[in-house]
Amino acid sequence: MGSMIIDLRSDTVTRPSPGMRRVMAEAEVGDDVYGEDPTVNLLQRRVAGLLGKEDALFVTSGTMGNQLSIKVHTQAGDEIIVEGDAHVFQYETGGAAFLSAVQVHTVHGTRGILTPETVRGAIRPEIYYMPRTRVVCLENTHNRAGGTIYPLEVIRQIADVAGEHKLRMHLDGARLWNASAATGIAPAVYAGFFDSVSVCLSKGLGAPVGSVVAGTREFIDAARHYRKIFGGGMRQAGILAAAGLYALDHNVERLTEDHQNARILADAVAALPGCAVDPASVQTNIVIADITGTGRTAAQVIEKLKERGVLIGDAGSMRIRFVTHLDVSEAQVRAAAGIVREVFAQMT
Ligand code: TLP
Repeated sequence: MGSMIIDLRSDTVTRPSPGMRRVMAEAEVGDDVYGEDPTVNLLQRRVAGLLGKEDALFVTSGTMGNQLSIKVHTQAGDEIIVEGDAHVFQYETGGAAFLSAVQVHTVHGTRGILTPETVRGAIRPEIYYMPRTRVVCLENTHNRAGGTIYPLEVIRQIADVAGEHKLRMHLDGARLWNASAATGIAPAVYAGFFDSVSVCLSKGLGAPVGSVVAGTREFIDAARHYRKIFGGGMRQAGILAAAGLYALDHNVERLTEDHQNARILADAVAALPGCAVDPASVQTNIVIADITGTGRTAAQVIEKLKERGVLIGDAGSMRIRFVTHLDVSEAQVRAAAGIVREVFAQMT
């Protein structure tokens, strides 16, 4: 019955395709802790090029990419500015405090997007009894805001403010590929405003494991050091890097299909009584609906849909989340929308 399940919990649930598995099986490998895995080196060069950076480092996860970047950019007791719904703040298990001993200064954005004014307002004056602001971290696309895209002009203005105060800019670009697919703005153009960028291969691109962090050579040297400390030094990781290269070759352009499917879902969910979907937030492959009006919690709705073979996630106790990806077809998305409609009709 496994084939009946439509899994919209996340774009992380994708499984490597036969073609991807083939290149993994055939990958040339070496010991990457010695820097000798040719496939890892190839992937790192490829992503550095795509992001317009000097160098890049293959890491185990998006979380590791973000946490390494924070570690490199900060000293204990420093402060980093992040949006209040950012992954770094919400879903990385307090990693910034645990690993870097920094304080997270959250700023509320609109649909996850900060303004230069709010960032400026969060920067501490240079007074010895205050924490030192060191980093501004942005997320593009913004997961918990529903996959929203950072307007390039806003990034530019925030980078200007950061520059005035000599702050580092870090981009959580787990889904930067989605932003680029939707806007046509190249990843390197977005990345140009940041000192460090973390991108994921294991989300919409469909690789089983892996992220890449990119920046200057000096930044990557430091990140490599901390990656080893964090336990992320891998050996014959070329079999994973090969999946990443395959994903970059085959699964980037098709992301717009996921975006179209998300739109189909968003329209279906928005029409349900008690469900609110902000249409302006549906820009890529994520749909978040506020279900407060249904009188049910996200956990209850998730359970009911699971009984019917549709798996979804939450983004807070009263918000449900659907994520489209390469392992769900348009037909499956339409089928899921139909099941969602029936389940909601039964609940009210
Ligand atoms: N996001 C996951 C969950 O952790 C919520 C998901 O299902 O969406 N940055 C962003 C913007 C992310 O959405 C994620 C994963 C990460 C970083 C972390 O990546 P991993 O899971 O590889 O550590």
